[in-house]
Amino acid sequence: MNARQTHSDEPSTSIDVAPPSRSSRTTGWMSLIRKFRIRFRLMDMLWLALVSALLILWYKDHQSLANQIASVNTRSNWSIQQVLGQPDTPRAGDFGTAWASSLQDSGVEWLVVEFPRSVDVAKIQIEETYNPGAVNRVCSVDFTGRETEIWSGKDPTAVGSSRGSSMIVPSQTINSRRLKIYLDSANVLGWNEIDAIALHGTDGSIQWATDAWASSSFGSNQRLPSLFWP
Ligand SMILES: [Ca+2]
Repeated sequence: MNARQTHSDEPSTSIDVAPPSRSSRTTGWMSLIRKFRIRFRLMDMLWLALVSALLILWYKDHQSLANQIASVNTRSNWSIQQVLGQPDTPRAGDFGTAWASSLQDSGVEWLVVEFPRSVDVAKIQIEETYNPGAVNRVCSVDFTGRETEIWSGKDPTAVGSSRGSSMIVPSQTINSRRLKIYLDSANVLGWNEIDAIALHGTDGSIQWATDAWASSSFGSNQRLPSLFWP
């Protein structure tokens, strides 16, 4: 007689409770799993919806930015983009490789130029290639758009010159990477065209403008996109 037989032969003194059958146990587990899966799937759906929404937003933003970049890269003649980078107007004259305002002598015009990094400003170099002599004020512009005048006066390049490279020394020590150049266009007849603008730092660095905005433009591109500038 083995142990199993002995156990089965003993009289039962308690109420027998039938153990759950294999099928009912399976049903219980399935129920739990199903419940868990439903919860998991709902969470999945929520996350999926969130990720999809973010992807759609990113894609739309990316497309918008790509369109803006495409329009920016189209350098139409006398557009604001023509003031970016190093000088490329070969000689004095009315060339589309320089920026020009939309009208010849409508009043005050301005250019805001931005450079890759802030420096203590040593001087500002303005390449004027047609009807020069209109620059009469320079301000530093901070990221909120607040202007601080750092120079005003007579353009170092005389009115009547064929072209000129105006070197402007600020009247105060200032650290900046964004400058606003004012032109008294009404008082210097004709289009006062600017080919390029450089920021010279006291550390000896020379940076050419990498981004720009203007009061107006003869070229088709009126403005460039920016995170900070309105
Ligand atoms: Ca003018």
